[in-house]
Amino acid sequence: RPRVLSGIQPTAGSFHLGNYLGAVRQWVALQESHDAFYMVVDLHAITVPQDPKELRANTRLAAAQLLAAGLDPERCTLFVQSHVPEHAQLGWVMNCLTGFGEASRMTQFKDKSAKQGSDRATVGLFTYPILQVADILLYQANEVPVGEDQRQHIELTRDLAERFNGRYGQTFTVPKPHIIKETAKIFDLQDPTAKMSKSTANPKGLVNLLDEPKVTVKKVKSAVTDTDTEIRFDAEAKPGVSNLLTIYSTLTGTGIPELEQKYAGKGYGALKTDLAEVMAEFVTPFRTRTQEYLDDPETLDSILAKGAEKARAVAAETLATTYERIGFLPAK
Ligand code: AQP
Repeated sequence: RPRVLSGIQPTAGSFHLGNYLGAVRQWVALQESHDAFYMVVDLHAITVPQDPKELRANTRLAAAQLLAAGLDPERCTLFVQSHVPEHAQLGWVMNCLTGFGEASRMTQFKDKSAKQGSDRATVGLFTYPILQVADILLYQANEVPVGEDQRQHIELTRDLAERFNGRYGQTFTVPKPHIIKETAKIFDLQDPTAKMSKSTANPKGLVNLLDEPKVTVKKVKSAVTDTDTEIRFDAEAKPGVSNLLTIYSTLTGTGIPELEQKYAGKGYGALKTDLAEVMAEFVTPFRTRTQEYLDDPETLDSILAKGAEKARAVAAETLATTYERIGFLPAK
């Protein structure tokens, strides 16, 4: 079976709808057809300041949400990044293979450091895409299911894998991004030209899956649309309505043309009311399931321990080969 690898940060507490539709939903589907490795990327989380207690709690919370979303520890390997030390080890090797200019071209760093102020941004934030390269290459992943914002980092992964293979001999699988066009970028409900993101200035545009359902309903009902009344998918001319149609269609499995037909002649109010209901039906059991996993931390931790053991077996083998190829003297 082809292999997939992906990760999610434990920083925000709740996952948002963009994380779910852009990434986690694909993870759940791919565990049926692929040898799947998924992780909570706590090493990435500390690229920005973290409160230790919150980080620990959010790491469990992220794992609980992944299980609540449908990951099955019998069908995939679910683990915490820092439990597998090979990530940091291969990360260093990849740092030494990356050009400074090459790393400087990563647009996410430019965006995130601009938000923080360049004096506050850490070197870790600058090199985080290179750690991500190591994350992927350690598992010899064929595909990486992510949202559109990660495409550039997968390109970097491909470049570094090819560079290493060219210099030291075939070592790493060159991975492909697995990006589902329709949900690659879910937009902010208040600013439908911007990506839905945990670091938005306006929380009304951000749908957190663990929000109270009535908060979610309110956010959907106050989503920005346009001054027209026609319910039609047109990402350029009608970004707000198109975003709502994408969300509605993905959560219900109803095609967009069918939705356009269903709402022909009805106003935006009808679409929003129905979508709000769909969302409430989705988040209510999700919240309950997440809480059930949190209420049983022993089971949760043992799932993560088993996952780390399986992940380490693969990661250690790749790292050993890498060290040997580079010319490190084996430890006796
Ligand atoms: N709006 C989005 N649409 C589609 N996919 C998205 N992803 C994130 N936002 C969207 C995808 O979610 C996965 C996990 O990403 P992450 O761990 O980087 O999550 P995050 O940092 O919490 O995401 P944000 O909100 O995007 O944070 P900021 O704004 O701080 O960078 C990834 O596969 C990502 O593509």
